[in-house]
Amino acid sequence: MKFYLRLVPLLIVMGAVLIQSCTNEPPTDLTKESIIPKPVSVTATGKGFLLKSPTILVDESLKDNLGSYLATELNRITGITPNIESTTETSKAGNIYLVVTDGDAELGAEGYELSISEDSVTITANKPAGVFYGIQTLLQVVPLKSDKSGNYSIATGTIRDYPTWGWRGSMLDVARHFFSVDDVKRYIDMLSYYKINILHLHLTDDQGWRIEIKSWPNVAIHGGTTQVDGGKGGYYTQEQYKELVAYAAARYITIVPEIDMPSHINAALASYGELNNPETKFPKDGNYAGPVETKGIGEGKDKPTDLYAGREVGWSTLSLSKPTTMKFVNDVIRELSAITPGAYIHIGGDEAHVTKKEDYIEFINRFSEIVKANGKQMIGWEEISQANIDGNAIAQHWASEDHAKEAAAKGAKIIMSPSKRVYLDMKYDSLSRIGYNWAAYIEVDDAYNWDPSTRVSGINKEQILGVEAPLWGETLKNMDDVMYLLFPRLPGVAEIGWSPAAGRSWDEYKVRLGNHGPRMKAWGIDYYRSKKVQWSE
Ligand code: TNX
Repeated sequence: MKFYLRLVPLLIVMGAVLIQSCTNEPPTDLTKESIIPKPVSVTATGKGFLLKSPTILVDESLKDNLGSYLATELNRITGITPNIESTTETSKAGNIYLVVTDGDAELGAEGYELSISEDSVTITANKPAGVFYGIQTLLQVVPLKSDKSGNYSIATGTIRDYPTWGWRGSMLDVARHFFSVDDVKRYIDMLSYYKINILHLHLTDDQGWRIEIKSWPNVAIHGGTTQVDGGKGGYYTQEQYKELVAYAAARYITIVPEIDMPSHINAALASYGELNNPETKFPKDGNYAGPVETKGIGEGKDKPTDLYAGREVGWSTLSLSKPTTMKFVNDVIRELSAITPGAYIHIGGDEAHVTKKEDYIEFINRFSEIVKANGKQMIGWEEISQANIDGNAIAQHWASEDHAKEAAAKGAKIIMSPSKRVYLDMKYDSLSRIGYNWAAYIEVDDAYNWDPSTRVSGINKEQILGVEAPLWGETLKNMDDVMYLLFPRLPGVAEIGWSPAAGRSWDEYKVRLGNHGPRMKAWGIDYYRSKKVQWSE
């Protein structure tokens, strides 16, 4: 082949690149940016701020590592390496200024103002958390690709923004399938990009116990050795758990640990015979392939159960008739409280189908005393409404409006996790490769089109803390599975939690979501390409 003919493909590629970059105009209209969650107010001034090796000026009032956080994330998008300086001066030309000053009451504890001029960028907030959320917004208006002159430039204007709900959460089930410390950190990163501030970790269930308890070591050492379908499982040492707590805290996320009791408890019954009891009968579900046997239960008085790798729920229970039961619960909650700086301990309380009703009520009453004695606030799934709960308790609504209303009537605050809308382990449609559908098929618009304050008639805004999207783990084998079900529904749940309900509409939101396609892709996520959204590539 002639030499110049060989150049033809190369020239075509170069031409395509040129055409592509020519269409990449620097953005100048801040109101046209696809920010999720949608900010409270955006005003555009029609110019551009050129991002050219900026210095991030961190006000001395802000003793925090937000400067290096922003530098790392900016670098990830643009390849630019900003300098970081601590300063008492206001912003100098060309720079990005992070400042905490008290006094803008409207912004509250999590709000921020992001002001972008041709000269500089300033994020102001009452608290560091607000600066962090301002940083997230800023990162979303930085283009993923340089413009035709090879620059990164940001549209100018002012954004004032603060959340509607204080509880903006997601739950990850690490019990049905175990996820490593690094996996959970990645999950935390994803939540943080969308201003979510709660990570609820479902740490224990029939199939696995995932947190070290020093006074009852076998729960993790033995009870953590399997998972659904019989994989090798795993658990977090207390040191690793603390590492997760710190990683989340640096992103203004509180970890809420859940020990699910009195049911969903087989991993503990399998680890200590003295906890086992005759009420527990292994389910005979044939629909799993784990090392499961039906022998063992109730045979000898103190014989532990077998480990369980199936998917049935509600068949195991702690027993009040066993003298060690409450000592066990006390020890677990004491140890967990000591390594959990957040205010909450989740005690589960769901689907206790084989626990006698009077025992269930007694259990929840006692759990609540123990949690209180350890200086924490008790959260339980909505079934705890049957016990003597009061204004200190928090109930998580998932299926029964009656339970949720009963809990609210007793003074408990409510977290909204309606399974038909935000159970992110539900399939998108009948073709989804993983997930369940017992609650519903949940398309991207279904997960977005609802509002916590009107979801259950009779429960009003003042009784609600906010929204949480649980991701149950029976069908999730790895992080690709996790991300597939999370994205693109999580951004919509984040918007429900953050943005004013009055300004929300699916038709407007779906355009912004489509424009987030390339960002999700840049994070390495193979998200579900819902046909209800036009994805930009
Ligand atoms: C119900 S929701 C459960 C979980 C399952 C989930 C599967 C709730 C409080 N309990 O134990 O993992 O369904 O979708």
